[in-house]
Amino acid sequence: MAEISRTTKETDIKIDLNLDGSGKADIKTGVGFFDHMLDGFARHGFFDLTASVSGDLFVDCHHTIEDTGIVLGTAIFKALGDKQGIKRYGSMMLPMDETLVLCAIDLSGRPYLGFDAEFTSDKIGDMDTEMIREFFYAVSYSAGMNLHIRVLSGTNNHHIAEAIFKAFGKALDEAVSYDPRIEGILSTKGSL
Ligand SMILES: [Mn+2]
Repeated sequence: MAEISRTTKETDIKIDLNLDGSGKADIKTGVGFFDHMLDGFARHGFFDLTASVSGDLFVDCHHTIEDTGIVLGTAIFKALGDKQGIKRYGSMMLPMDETLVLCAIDLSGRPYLGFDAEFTSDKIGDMDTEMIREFFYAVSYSAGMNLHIRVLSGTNNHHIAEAIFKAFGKALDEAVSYDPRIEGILSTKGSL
């Protein structure tokens, strides 16, 4: 579990995260579609997530979404602790109607984002589609996570975005889960 607060001149963010939760989400970012995405992430990853975000939406949604990614990634990093006993790797191939999304994670401590997704609209509701990549870049770097997201098929932008966030939740749920066969930290180096 972790609770992280971050305040800048652009955003004021508080996130409370329990990785071993039950999927309870209370998300208020001021960007309705982004709330819908984080809700799907928490619900399908069985994380308890409270996010209270106040950002400079009079500018646009950029700072609000990017900074929420930084704080969520930081919360994941802190909640993982020394990563004793967890699977470390997780992946999901998630279908949603015509859309199919692959998400693969290694909680290696080495940040990397591979992102292959194209959107045919600039916005979904009140969220800029180009911010989806920025969000996952921020999460992967602040969590020290190797994260690959690849949209294998899809035409509906709402489906594509939603499948990405749900696949991320499912893959992360697997990566952070305990395996009783793992003694200590699952790395030949002895640390992650
Ligand atoms: Mn939806």
